[in-house]
Amino acid sequence: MSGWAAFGVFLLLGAAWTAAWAFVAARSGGSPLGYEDVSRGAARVRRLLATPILLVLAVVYLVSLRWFPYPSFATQRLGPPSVRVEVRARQWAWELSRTEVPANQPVEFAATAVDVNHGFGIYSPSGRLVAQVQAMPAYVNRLVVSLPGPGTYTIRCLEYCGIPHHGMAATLEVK
Ligand SMILES: [Cu+2]
Repeated sequence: MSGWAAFGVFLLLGAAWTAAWAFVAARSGGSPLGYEDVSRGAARVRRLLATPILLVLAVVYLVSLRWFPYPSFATQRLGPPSVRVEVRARQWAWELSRTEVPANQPVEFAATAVDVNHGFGIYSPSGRLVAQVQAMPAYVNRLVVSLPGPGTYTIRCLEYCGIPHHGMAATLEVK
């Protein structure tokens, strides 16, 4: 969705929301209800809405499971990873076991750190965050992802790890 389309949707939703409140305010004349009446009404609405909302949340949760970023779900969706990249983060650089990976194929990144927590973030050539995982000392975090197209991707640190944190970057060639 383009920026202007998103802005248009925002304006429409904002106008509908404002109109709804104006309607409620216009109809709210007369003497105010007592506390008991208000709380009884609210309890009824809550009871009425709780079941359908919980059902919708449960369905959304189950349907969206396959897009969970965890390796087991990603491997089920994308297939077993064809390439593995060992990632070691340190203040303030990235060490990658390889800097070239195939496009549109599942790639496994095994991320760890030698000193403090870092955030391993993969940015597409257009600057969009594609995937990220924590890089922690004494633990290897697996990230299985398919990088959508060829180009030079940038690895950035997403966890503040010291004064030069902003410069902690590396490149990954996707072919
Ligand atoms: Cu950092």
